[in-house]
Amino acid sequence: MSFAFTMYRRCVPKAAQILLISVTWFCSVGHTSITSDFPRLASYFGTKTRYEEINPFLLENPLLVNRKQDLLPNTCTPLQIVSVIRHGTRYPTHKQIKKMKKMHNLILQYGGGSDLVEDLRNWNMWYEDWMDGQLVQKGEQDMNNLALRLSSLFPSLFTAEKFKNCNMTFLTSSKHRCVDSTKAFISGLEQRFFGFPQGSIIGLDELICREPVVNDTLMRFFDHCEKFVVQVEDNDTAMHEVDKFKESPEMMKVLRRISALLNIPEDELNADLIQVAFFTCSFELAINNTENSPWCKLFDEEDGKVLEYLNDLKQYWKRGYGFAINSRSSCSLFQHIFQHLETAVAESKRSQKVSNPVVMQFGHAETLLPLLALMGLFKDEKPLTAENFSLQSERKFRSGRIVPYASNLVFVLYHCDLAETPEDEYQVQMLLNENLLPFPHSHQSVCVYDDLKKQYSHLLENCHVTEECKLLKVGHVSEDEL
Ligand SMILES: *[C@@H]1O[C@H](CO)[C@@H](O)[C@H](O)[C@H]1NC(C)=O
Ligand SMILES: *[C@@H]1O[C@H](CO)[C@@H](O)[C@H](O)[C@H]1NC(C)=O
Ligand SMILES: *[C@@H]1O[C@H](CO)[C@@H](O)[C@H](O)[C@H]1NC(C)=O
Ligand SMILES: *[C@@H]1O[C@H](CO)[C@@H](O)[C@H](O)[C@H]1NC(C)=O
Ligand SMILES: CC(=O)N[C@H]1CO[C@H](CO)[C@@H](O)[C@@H]1O
Repeated sequence: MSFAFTMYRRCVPKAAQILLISVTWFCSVGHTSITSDFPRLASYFGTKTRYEEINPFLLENPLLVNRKQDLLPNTCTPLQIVSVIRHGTRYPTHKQIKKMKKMHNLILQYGGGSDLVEDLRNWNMWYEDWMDGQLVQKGEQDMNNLALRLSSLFPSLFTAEKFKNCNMTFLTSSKHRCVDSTKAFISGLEQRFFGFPQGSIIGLDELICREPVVNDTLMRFFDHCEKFVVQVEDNDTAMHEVDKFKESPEMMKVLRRISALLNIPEDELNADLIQVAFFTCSFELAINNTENSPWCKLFDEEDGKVLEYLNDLKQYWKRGYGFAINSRSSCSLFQHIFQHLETAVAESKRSQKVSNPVVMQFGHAETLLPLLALMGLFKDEKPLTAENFSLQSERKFRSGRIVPYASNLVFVLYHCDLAETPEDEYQVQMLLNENLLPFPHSHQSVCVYDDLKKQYSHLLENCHVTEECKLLKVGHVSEDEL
């Protein structure tokens, strides 16, 4: 009892004030009605979901900031923001484009009769190989607007002065779409600070710290983890739940329906081709903002749920809780984030200015999912399996809600005056996709920094990525020899 009370006091020292602020920070969000009910399917696109599905008010005003939540009150000052951001909307990859062509050719080859088939036959296959997963223009806007919203949510951190003095850090994965996302984010900040993107008009010195810094060790840790690569990524049997679901009764039902609609023999189709048709619908919506693409008319909501599960199963086994190494491989990034927080706390305690108040790191869904799993977020009681489609209909692990395009995990470190003890002065909040994300251990949306460190001490102290990722060669050394 007294333990529970202590936890409560330490993790929400200012509950009353927070409550007050949430009333006063009222704003127009939620009043606007989103009329189009089309993209019901659009919430089932998994990792190919638009960011606007999460925050639908952005469809009407992409710069609207959601303040209607319990951000900390005025007695707390933000000291630092450390973020991990997924790239914005992108083109299909080379592999996906190849499958798209195959599916479209099948329709051209067989097809008959219906208007829908005619529409699909006349559909312009405009995706080309060079596009290969690159950022699209909408993806640049995603990042531009995110920069404008985050900087208006934290105006004391995102200042022109800090920007000019190189006190903002921009790290990125080496992938084209991530580097371009970083650049678009930076240009959004320039727009905020100077009214326009500065591009070439500034001096070289200033330019250097406004360039994205590539660091794949941090942002693509999965490529550098041998154990992950061998046991999961390159392992043909690791995805057996995914493969099994592709042959499941649920999937077969979708396949039979599409086969009948398109007049294509069932044995010419498979789950991958059905999935690519569904993704084509997602790309037309995300890239062209086309709500009535013929590809979307192929699917009903039940199909959407099945195809969403197929996507989530893959993310679960390849990036999420499926195998421990998926998330363990991200502990260097996790520690890196905490090093930033630790440095900022130390500087603040010495009454110094925080040298690195804004840290922006750009990567992939594959960067974010393992990190969230490492922290224990979106964990379901039971694993996602090929058999558990209906049992998992209320699952937490729903990649479209967690890692749509432009998804972002933000740690905000605050200094709070009027704290009860000096340890309570430093507090942390997390935002996922600009919504407060409760800490999994307390279900509270704010935590004292020291408590958070204790909560994750096992990861901060006992997770060494080189050890975690070391592959024990079977037959050479046995466990107890080490
Ligand atoms: C990436 O960041 C890590 C952690 O800060 C650092 O040790 C490493 O040297 C960096 N790598 C590159 C290529 O900059
Ligand atoms: C591949 O995955 C299966 C299933 O998880 C596992 O039993 C097997 O040991 C893995 N193979 C390798 C080479 O790690
Ligand atoms: C989508 O937009 C691209 C250019 O941005 C255009 O070339 C293409 O024809 C459009 N596709 C459809 C189906 O409207
Ligand atoms: C801002 O960054 C510059 C360059 O890295 C550094 O010299 C300066 O100390 C930083 N500012 C503060 C207040 O720490
Ligand atoms: C691994 C897992 O959660 N399996 C469950 C799947 O669902 C069936 C019932 O539908 C359970 O019996 C399994 O335990």
